[in-house]
Amino acid sequence: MVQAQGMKFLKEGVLPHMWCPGCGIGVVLGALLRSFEELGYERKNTVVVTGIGCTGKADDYLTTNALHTTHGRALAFATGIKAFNPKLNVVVLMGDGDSVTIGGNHFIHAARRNIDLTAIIINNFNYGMTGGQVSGTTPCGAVTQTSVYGNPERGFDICALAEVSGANYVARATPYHVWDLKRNVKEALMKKGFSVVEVYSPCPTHFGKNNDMKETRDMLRWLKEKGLPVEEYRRLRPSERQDFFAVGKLVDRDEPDFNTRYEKNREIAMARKG
Ligand SMILES: Cc1ncc(C[n+]2csc(CCOP(=O)(O)OP(=O)(O)O)c2C)c(N)n1
Ligand code: SF4
Repeated sequence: MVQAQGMKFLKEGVLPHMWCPGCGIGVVLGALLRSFEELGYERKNTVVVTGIGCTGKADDYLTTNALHTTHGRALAFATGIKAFNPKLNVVVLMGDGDSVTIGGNHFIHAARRNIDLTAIIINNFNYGMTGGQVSGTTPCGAVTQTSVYGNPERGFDICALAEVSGANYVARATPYHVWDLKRNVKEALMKKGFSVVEVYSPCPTHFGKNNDMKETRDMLRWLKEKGLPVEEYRRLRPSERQDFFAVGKLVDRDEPDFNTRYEKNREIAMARKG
């Protein structure tokens, strides 16, 4: 029997998975595993690093090397792995809590270093696993378990943060635009330097329920109607942009990554010594 694409990276007997019906996490994992296969990745030279939370459970399902770390610290562990063995393909899967709330400092510094990692961030706009509390990406006015009158704070724009911090590749995708999502994940994996794919992902159980999107289809419709291809989004006037978000590749540059700079500096220093 022919095995479906990506299945060799999924452990046997682990389905059905633990995520709620309608959750976007499984869709993102599917896109990642298909990308691994298309790029010819092997289990032994691939490491998937996760943090804690619903997204952080993803490593339970994998046949690649997998490391389940602490909340907010996945990028720090991944940096250590890549620095020790630059030949490994290192992918970091994080929630919005892991990546830019408790883990915000690690995120900006991983991007600033331009370390050769791929960060896939599943942004469901709240802390899914612990009951739907407010996070650093919860939009202003959105209701969560800890912002019952509407969030008084502004939410981070993860892609903008990645861009100004120095990431070489930045894209935003959604499970509604699933084939574009896979293309962005593949591009990010192929890019040298720090690459980020932010996925706006449905959490119908908490975020949807608290924000008038009780059914999964309501959340998917929201992603479909508000997500505009990046070229279309950029043609909007700034005042019109607030009702939409850009989907697609936002940043693509080839600044030297950490290891390349390190090696170059080392050679120069050694030559100077004679
Ligand atoms: C240091 C630390 N603080 C708090 C927690 C409790 N905790 C576990 S998961 C989580 C939130 C996870 O949210 P996110 O990273 O957005 O992932 P999601 O569950 O939404 O996928 C928190 C606060 C923890 N495990 N460790
Ligand atoms: S709580 Fe939300 S993020 Fe967690 S599995 Fe359920 S739908 Fe997904």
